[in-house]
Amino acid sequence: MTGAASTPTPQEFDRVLSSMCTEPHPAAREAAVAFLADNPGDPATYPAVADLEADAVDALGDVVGLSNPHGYVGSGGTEANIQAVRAARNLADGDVNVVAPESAHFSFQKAADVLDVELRLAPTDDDHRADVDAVAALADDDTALVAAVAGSTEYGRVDPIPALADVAGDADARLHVDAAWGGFVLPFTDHDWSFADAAVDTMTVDPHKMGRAPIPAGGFLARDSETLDALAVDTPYLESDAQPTLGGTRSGAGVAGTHAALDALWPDGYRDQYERAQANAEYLADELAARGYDVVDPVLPLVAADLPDDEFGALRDAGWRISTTSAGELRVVCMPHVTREMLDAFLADLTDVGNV
Ligand code: 0PR
Repeated sequence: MTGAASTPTPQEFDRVLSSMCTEPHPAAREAAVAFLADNPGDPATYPAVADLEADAVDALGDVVGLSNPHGYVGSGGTEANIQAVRAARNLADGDVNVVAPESAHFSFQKAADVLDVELRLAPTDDDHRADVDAVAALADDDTALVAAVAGSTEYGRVDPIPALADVAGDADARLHVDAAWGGFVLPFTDHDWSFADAAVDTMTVDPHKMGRAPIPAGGFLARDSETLDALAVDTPYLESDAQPTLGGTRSGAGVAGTHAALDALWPDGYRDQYERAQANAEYLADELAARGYDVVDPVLPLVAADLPDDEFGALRDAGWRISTTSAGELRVVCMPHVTREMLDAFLADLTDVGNV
């Protein structure tokens, strides 16, 4: 702790290039402040926020192609991924395993750990997508869940979801799609990724990433009510009698912020946001390639490029909030706060550090 004189201020976004968080929509910020003391985990005491949550889940259903969605707004992608594994485990018998591509987010490791299930990771193909044959080779009679990624953390890749649904079906397993980051951009692309495109059982889609809601706001959605039933525990001293969520007390700010963001932006605002972000990603990829760096093609608004360590370090020293993939590439996530001007300032600094 520093002395009493220093006033903490939040991070400004003008140099944040590798985060999956962004500035909330103004209406979402306002709604979050208004509902920050309401607890959606106790709907009988806080009915207004419970009503907002029901509407928000319906709106999330529109985003992910599901007309009668079951789910809730939780703490984020980690919780939703844990819940997907937990539901699959509870609906299966005996010791079970989960098969996922190596590109799956590390939250699946946490899920496997807390739920005591085996996590089998299949190699990805040359384009960083799940290799369907490799996933199929790891699935067996004890596989309860196949997990796929739609918008991967490191490269923004979309797994072949319909083919993985077939693999899950053949193994009599469930299919979960992690669209934590991709869920609010994929509706405006021609990828097959949603509940409408394949036999998807559950999905993660996070309002607090591309959805412009405040933190914490994660989405867990299921096709069937049985999924939520498989997660529910009795809550004898609350007015409501069962609770499927992992958290108990939950964020009214996250729920109200999600509702307000969806109300303001679905679908046209999110489409504009996606088009701007994708154009920025392609611009950055082209500029980096023109400077001679190896660039991974931005399928979604996320650019990875091979930068020497000293240049990466110099850019961090210059104040850029950047991080790398596990293979060491610079990773820039073109979130809504990332403007063309920011990218030009970043490229100018890159030119400077390259010339030292
Ligand atoms: N699934 C995917 C595909 C993700 O990318 C992430 C987070 C999660 C699940 C987990 O979501 P929560 O963090 O909401 O539980 N991926 C980001 C990452 O690991 C998280 C992040 C976000 C990290 C903002 C830094 C940051 O500034 O890169």
